[in-house]
Amino acid sequence: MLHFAQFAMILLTLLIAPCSGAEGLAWIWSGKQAGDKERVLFRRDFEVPENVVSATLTSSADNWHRLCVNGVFLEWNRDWQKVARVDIKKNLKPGARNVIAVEAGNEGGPAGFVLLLQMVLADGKVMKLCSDGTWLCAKEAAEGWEKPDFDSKAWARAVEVEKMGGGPWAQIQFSENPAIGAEEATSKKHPAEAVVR
Ligand SMILES: [Ca+2]
Repeated sequence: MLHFAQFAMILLTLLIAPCSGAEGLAWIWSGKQAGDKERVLFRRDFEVPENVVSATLTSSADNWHRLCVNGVFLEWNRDWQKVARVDIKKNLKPGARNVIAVEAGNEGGPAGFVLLLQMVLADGKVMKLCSDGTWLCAKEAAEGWEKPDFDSKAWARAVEVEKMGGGPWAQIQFSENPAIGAEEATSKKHPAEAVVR
């Protein structure tokens, strides 16, 4: 079964369709106009099915981002042209609410953050989570903002700056080819699975 699922994942990775839903995969930020040296925090809660067999997260941000899943730091990416791709299966809690939390920063000019999570289930179905206007964002937050039990009621909705493939990031098309630059993307400067404080 697992063998089939792995095969199915490879096939779906090659033939991946845009995210379902009205909004689809988009570059998001706190507003249409980004500030120089601006930092934005993002959160997205989501349900993980019991029968998840693989979970691949692909992301990029102009200019940089730090990725956490369920309060656990996974990686830095400081170059939007190098897409970060990471297997987060071991970080997920099946049958429960999970949270992806991202700290993103702009050096200057336009800014955006984009993410696609592909979860393959035991029956071969694929569930996708996209960065879009359903994500929450904040400029500042109290300690623990990246953790699942954090109260994000006061956070604002993220703004879609561009759809995937649009604007200054047209060259980034990881919904169709998630392997672009993935190997070079991961920074090893920080220990994997360190708890963000
Ligand atoms: Ca920028």
